[in-house]
Amino acid sequence: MVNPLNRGRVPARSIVTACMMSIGFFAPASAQQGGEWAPLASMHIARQETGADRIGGKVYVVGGLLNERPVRATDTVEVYDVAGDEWTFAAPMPAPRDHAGVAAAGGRLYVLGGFAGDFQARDQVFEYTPRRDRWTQKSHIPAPRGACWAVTHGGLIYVFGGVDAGNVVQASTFIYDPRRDRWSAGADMTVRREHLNAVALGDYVYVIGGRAGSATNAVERYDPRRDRWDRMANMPTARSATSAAALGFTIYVAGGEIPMLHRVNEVYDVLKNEWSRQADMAIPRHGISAVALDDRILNPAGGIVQGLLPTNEVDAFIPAPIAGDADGDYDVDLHDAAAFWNCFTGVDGGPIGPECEPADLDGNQRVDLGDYAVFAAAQTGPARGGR
Ligand SMILES: [Ca+2]
Ligand SMILES: [Ca+2]
Repeated sequence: MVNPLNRGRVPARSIVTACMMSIGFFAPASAQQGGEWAPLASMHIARQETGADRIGGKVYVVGGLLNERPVRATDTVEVYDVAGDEWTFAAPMPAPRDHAGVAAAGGRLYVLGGFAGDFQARDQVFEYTPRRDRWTQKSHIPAPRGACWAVTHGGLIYVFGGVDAGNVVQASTFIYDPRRDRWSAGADMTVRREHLNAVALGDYVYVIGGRAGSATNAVERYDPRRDRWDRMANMPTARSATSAAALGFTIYVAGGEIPMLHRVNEVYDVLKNEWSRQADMAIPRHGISAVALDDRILNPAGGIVQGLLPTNEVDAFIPAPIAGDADGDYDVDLHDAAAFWNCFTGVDGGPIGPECEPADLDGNQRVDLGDYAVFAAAQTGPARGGR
């Protein structure tokens, strides 16, 4: 309880700060947010704590916890057709799994570790070959891991953190070479965590959030060539079990849980090492394995309360446009430069047609050197890579 006698002693600066915070809090959402959430075809089965990745025009969403009590994991696999917006089934996994690491490499899908509805970490690795619609077993992880995260970079699969067989939270990095079916160990993260996310982007892998009892906002960057970790700017809101994926040089981290169900969608610019915010999740949830499509982020299913209550609903986050990104792939590179110069009118030209509006960065109906200054400052280079 606040001591009423202390009221008269609040410094003036604190009052000003408190007022500014109040204004920020009550500002319309659109003032600080951008992008939008769009509904997509629902999955057949409600599930959370799944794993997912993309191979070509399909996204594979594997396993997860079902809406059943007592808690039960599923071995089912649903396949999202990106062009057709529809879900079908692939062959089920050799065993049920939830909270597993899932990553695609070399045109195959890998399910690494995880639980089987019992919160006991496993060490098995399943490999799925789409062409044959068939699963096989590969070499085990060096130690059991559940609620870990897997990501592919440079043809290798990295499995970060999670809990071990005794439910102790780990900082470990295990590296799987799918071509040689062989495991090695990398440097430990600086923060031990489970229910974390990792995103490969350019030369690095970014590990974001998670928990070890309480949620963490720690972000660290792994350099696979040097086997080295560096701490980056903390995420504004400490969260675990989030949706995280990258478009261009930006990582979008939405939802999550601990200490409550989160709806916030915080956005990390890897070039600036800065966080901002875009539109909150339309259906707040956690335990989601998000997958970047070409111009949006697929968010399949997930839990809609903290703890267990899965949905089969699916939506996509479509980020706010990036200045100078003429072709809409969320980077600003030579392709955008070509589009820019094709639209160039100079100060005496214009007005421009609708096809050149993305190049008119200051909205004066001309594409001139004023726009070029903005364009040059926005340039990021090509963002593809990692796979
Ligand atoms: Ca672009
Ligand atoms: Ca202009």
